[in-house]
Amino acid sequence: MIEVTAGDMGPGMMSGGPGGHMVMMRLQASANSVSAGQVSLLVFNAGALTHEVIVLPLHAGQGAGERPVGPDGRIDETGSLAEASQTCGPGAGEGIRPGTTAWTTTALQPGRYELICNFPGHYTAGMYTELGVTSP
Ligand SMILES: [Cu+2]
Repeated sequence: MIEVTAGDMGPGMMSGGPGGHMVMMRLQASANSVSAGQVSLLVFNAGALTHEVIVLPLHAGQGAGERPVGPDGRIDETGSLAEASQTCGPGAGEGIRPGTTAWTTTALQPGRYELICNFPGHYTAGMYTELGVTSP
């Protein structure tokens, strides 16, 4: 199991303004590598804002944080393999409220993956981290 902590500096620090590129949010995982198979993510929201965690595969040559961000401040999450976005619950929901935990379990093949938060602006603000999955 991987423990993921979502963090932010709170709405008071959100005054970057248009075009601002302040890294003020993050996802921190207890491990950056795991064996292939059933992988569980336990996500704690230590921040002041609502967050989520989505698992996306990384293509060859693609690094975490490199996905194009649309005008809505979100990335294309087509092809997501798992999502933890339900307050105190499993799977997909409306978001993980501050101070609560969400979880998800999914089967992952060996490869490189990216854990991201796709609330508007959060990816740009730094909410991504790479996860490597190794052959068992
Ligand atoms: Cu977020």
